[in-house]
Amino acid sequence: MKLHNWIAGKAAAPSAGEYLDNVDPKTGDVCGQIPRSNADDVNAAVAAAKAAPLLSVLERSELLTAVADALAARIPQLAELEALDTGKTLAATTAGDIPRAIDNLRYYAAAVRSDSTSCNQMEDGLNYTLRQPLGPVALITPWNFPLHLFTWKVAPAIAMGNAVVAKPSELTPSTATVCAEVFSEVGAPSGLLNVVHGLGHEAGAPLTVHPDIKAVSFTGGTVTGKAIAGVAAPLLKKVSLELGGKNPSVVFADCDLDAAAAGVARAAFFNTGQVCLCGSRLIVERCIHDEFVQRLQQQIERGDWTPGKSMGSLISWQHREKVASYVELAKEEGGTVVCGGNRVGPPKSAFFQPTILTGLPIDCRVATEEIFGPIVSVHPFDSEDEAIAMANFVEYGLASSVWTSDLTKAHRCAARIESGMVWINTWNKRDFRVPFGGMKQSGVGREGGRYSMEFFSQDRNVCIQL
Ligand code: TXE
Repeated sequence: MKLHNWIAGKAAAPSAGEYLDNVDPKTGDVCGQIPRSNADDVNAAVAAAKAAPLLSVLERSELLTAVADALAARIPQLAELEALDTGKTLAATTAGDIPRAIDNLRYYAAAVRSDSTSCNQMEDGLNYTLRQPLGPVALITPWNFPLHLFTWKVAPAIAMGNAVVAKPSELTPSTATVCAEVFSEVGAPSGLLNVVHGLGHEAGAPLTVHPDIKAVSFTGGTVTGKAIAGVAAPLLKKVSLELGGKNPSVVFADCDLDAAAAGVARAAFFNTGQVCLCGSRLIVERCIHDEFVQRLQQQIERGDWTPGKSMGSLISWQHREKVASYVELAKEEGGTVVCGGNRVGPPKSAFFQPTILTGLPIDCRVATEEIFGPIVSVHPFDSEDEAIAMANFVEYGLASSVWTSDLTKAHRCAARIESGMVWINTWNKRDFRVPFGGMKQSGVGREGGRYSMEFFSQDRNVCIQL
């Protein structure tokens, strides 16, 4: 399968004629090729975006709904492509990733129709606010939820009247390409949604500094996010950064143990631990430490998180090497591998066992660096203050979960843990309307609901002398 860029409403080969291999992480085999685009391709895509006509609110809403309907008719195809690119199970992409990606389009198709601005009356004057598009925007997305994170940005950007140049991850290019084709199929004007494939430093970097790009919305690693902020901020582009996490699951002895064990395992191993929200540090009250670890282990043993069956692979064998190196590091740092810790499957595949580590100090590298794999380190605490201090120890601040039956304690913890999102007795429960984003090194800005709509627009006040 040879993919193409999508520029000005049609397929475009990369200007240099070069391609990159797309690799199936379940086998390590090459399964296709993607354009290796450069600044020339980016320039063509931005020029197409700049020339795209502005649609009315109703037209944008109807377009997003039509795209959602067309994608819904292709769920099996999209789910298969997503599973091929990412190594996820087909069950996960069919029931989770693709429907969720479609919901993003439906949500913003509806939300933009009820968007309103304020009117502020003075004794002798009247102010009203115009909400206007920014112009062409750059959307740079990662590989862990390819179509979901693509539409999570494309939908509000287009709903608010902007044309888009998107750079999906070079590791997961397929579903974004189909989505761009679908936009044209259902009648999107030429240039409204452009997709440029390629490597970050070759295709992503020129996009972030292009003079006609008014805003950059990025989801990915903290190192890349800082590099993008470093070049886009001095050009005074609007920048939204959703970055990494090293999130705590804080478990008190008074919690519902069954619910907490299931929730904490999900937080640790969902999507093979490749979610910025993943609870990769389990901070558990000392008196239930051993029992809780046992409960986690039981779920693994009974097959809830079996690589290749109930859990997909990692994104690549290279990433698996990185994840595996942290298990070796954990041993050097004094930790015990309670279970897992090994590569499984064919040599060039990316399967890795769900892994529980104990006995590690809270300040070691394994417990402070983002691993982005199915590894959870377990740390006992004796008091609420100690639990909070441990939760806040890392430089990240994206998400956390607190497990307790004491609601007062839960509220206290929610206000004290330094993270943009706190879940109480649940994990990754998502509502489109709520702010999504992180504190500290986890990013800048918020996405979701009106937050994304505000990011992808600019307000202009008009004041009339009465
Ligand atoms: O992501 P990158 P990588 C974390 C996770 C992972 C680490 C590195 O810890 O191990 O980041 O992953 C594009 N200018 N997350 O290297 O580099 C790139 O092509 C413009 C957390 O795969 O952040 C891709 O489209 N663009 C995360 C996108 O940025 C550039 C999800 C993300 O790639 C660029 C993924 C540049 N200079 C990884 N360099 C989350 N927050 O969920 C790269 N890109």
